[in-house]
Amino acid sequence: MRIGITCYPTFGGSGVVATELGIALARRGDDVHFISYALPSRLNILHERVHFHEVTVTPYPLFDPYPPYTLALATKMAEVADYEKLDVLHVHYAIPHAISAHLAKQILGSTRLKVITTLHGTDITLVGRDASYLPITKFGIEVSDGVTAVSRWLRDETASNFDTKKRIEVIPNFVDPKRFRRDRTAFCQLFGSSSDKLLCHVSNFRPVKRVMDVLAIFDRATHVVPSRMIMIGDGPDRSRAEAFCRERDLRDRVFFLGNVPNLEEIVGASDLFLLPSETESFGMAALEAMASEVPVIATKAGGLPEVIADGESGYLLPVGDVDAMSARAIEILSNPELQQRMGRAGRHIAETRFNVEKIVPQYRDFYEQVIATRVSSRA
Ligand code: GMT
Repeated sequence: MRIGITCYPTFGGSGVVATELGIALARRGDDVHFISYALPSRLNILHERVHFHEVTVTPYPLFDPYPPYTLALATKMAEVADYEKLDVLHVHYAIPHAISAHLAKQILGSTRLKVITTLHGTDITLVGRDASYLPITKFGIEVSDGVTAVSRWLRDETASNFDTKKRIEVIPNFVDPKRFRRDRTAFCQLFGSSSDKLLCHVSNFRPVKRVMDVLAIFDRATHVVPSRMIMIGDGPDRSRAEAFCRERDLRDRVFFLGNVPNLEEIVGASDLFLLPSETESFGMAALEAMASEVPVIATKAGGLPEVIADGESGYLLPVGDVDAMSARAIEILSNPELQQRMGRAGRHIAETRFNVEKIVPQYRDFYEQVIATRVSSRA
């Protein structure tokens, strides 16, 4: 099959899923063409079936300050779909990708090219609900030939927020358990071995991630169980988080690494993963931690209960309940047997329910179903 994939190329979860999916499809024999404004951050392999097409927006004084990326993307999509004879254009994150893909189809006058949109989370829960984007998001979803959501929760939110009857297939995110696994070797070479416990958080440091809760939990836990914290990622709340660590004299215990390429080496060495988000449609970072045998403390919000088994692979607590999350963190960090049991339960869930080997064929089957459908329908 010849597949085009468009995503945000930065370190966000939707770009990660799109990139890992494209790589997995190429390894199984499909031709995959990534179309975006930059090389996706995890697209770090050379493979004869993986291609990258960069979208450039030609500057023009009249376009300032809003160069029309959506249109440049649509043009590039149409060009690649035409020359590469794409069967499917799979876009990740509805805005603006679903609209650009629809325009590309119109440009080509093609009924052969099928557009599939995968909804990831904030495209529905935050951005898509904003009055200035709601109608266009709903339109993008309804004109797609196929739509998937990464959790049942996100499917249901989409149906109710957008008042749409469009069929939405749930295909959850996935992980490669061969890559994400417990292994402290590389970490110890980088940071030295220590008897301190290691906590980890990975995100884009946006307000929805509640990174100040992460640090408040760590601040309490480290005073009971000597521990260190690794913060991976970057974003708007990082400065505030670093300032908090300076004020609380935590600088020798909390390490802000920014966006790192070797994520699995750090996650795989951790003893506890924290994800106290306001909402989370899935929680890709939590799944990668579970695959690495790391217990997860997260919030009972969004699609997280579909990924983390409360009391088995970690604990789910109310949003903002820092007291309860700190108490659970201390419980896990001070009980190696519990940590190991929860870690193993998480790995089992990752291997059996969210294994790349199981989920990628679900996308492939969905592509085939959509291709077999003759006419696209808005409902
Ligand atoms: O908002 C983000 O955290 C980034 C966003 C994205 O689209 O890049 O993440 C969303 O998609 C991920 C991959 O499907 C999910 O694992 C995250 O839960 C989801 N984020 C939210 O719902 C907040």
